[in-house]
Amino acid sequence: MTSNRDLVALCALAVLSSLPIAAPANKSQSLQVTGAWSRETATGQVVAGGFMTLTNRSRSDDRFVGASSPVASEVQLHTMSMDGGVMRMRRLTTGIPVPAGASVELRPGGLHIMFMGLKRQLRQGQRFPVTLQFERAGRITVNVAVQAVGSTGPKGAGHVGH
Ligand SMILES: [Cu+2]
Repeated sequence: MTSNRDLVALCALAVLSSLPIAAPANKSQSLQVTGAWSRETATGQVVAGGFMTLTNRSRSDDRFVGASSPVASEVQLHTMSMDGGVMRMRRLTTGIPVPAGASVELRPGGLHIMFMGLKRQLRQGQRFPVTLQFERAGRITVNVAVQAVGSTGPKGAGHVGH
């Protein structure tokens, strides 16, 4: 027979044993990665852009320093800017600052990640993982939603094509 005292002890044990599991999650919640998306690629296409919003909810500045994904041989950090009337893409080798309390948007025509050496075609409706590396928050893995070729923003964000 199980006494009342035994039940209380079991309950306390369950609560206590759950604590070490819950604790590590808090660290990565200080930096949130939302709305990650990419575009469907054509057969033979070897590069694709990746877009998302990085939100730093902590009181410390952070920096997005690198990324990797099983779909690409390399993932680079890029920016696009106008240079004498021409859109130019540039690799950012020192990362992208994510200041304390700020959001940084990676979007077409601006900051983005670039999947180099795609190992397979990206098809609309699929999801694939990408792991982002931050100086303070560490590694964060999110799923990238593959959208239609002409997409200009994450699904449901109300963006209209140019
Ligand atoms: Cu690029």
